[in-house]
Amino acid sequence: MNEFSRRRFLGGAIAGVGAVALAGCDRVIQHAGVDQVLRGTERLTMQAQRAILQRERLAAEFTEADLSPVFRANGTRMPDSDEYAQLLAGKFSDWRLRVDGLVQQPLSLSLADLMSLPSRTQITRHDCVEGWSAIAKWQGVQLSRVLTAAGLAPGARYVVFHCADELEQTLDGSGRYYESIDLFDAWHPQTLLAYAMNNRPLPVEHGAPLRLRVERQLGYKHAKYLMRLEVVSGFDRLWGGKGGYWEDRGYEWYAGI
Ligand SMILES: Nc1nc2c(c(=O)[nH]1)N[C@H]1C(S)=C(S)[C@@H](COP(=O)(O)O)O[C@H]1N2
Ligand SMILES: [Mo]
Repeated sequence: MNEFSRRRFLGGAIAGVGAVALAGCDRVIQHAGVDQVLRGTERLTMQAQRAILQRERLAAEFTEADLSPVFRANGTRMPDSDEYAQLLAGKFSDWRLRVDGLVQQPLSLSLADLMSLPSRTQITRHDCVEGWSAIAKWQGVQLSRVLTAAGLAPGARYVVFHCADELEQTLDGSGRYYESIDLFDAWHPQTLLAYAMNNRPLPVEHGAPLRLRVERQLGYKHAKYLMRLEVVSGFDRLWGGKGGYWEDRGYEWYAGI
């Protein structure tokens, strides 16, 4: 078979398969309503796939030239507990990040431990729901590395970030800042536990010694002053049950941008 006839043969074979398949489809579609259902399903599948792709994509990264001269601090700028004051006075040498909940191996990590892991650096734009944005350079360890080290236990679905600060003073402690993300975001390559900002140790007003960067979501998801990561199957039993300080006060849990 020369090249020309081989193509014609393949072309004919493919056309033949198509015709048979189409004939089959036509028969199904002739029944009233099936056509509509099939089209509806296709649209749903497409929407679901688009939504997933949206979440997989990388957030835009910028260059040094884009760094904001001023990066506003928002919410807590200095946790006011004695515990935090002591940790700060000791330059966070006594600070430990607890990793527990639905994990195989609970961890207690010092800043040095976190810094000894491979790091990622990214220049990204922070968007606050209040309507301001700022670009900064963040360095830290990918959350997936820490979770891989701890190992997930059956039932693990979300990571809860417990912070050092109380944004609102309450008797029951429900004013404590916390946040949560699912495992898709936890394993996203740009999701960092950041210990440096613009080439310097993370300043107190921006969440020292460690904060979350979860780049495809709004500012309030980026928990500062991290003390503990808890892997959970759901967050109904935590404070207001909505998965975060602002979520408990009416904000969206998934704050995609
Ligand atoms: N622990 C803690 N994390 C927090 C907040 C806070 O008040 N406490 N504020 C959130 C909000 S609304 C925003 S916009 C960002 C602000 O981060 P920045 O202070 O570094 O600008 O932190 C988020 N994370
Ligand atoms: Mo914000």
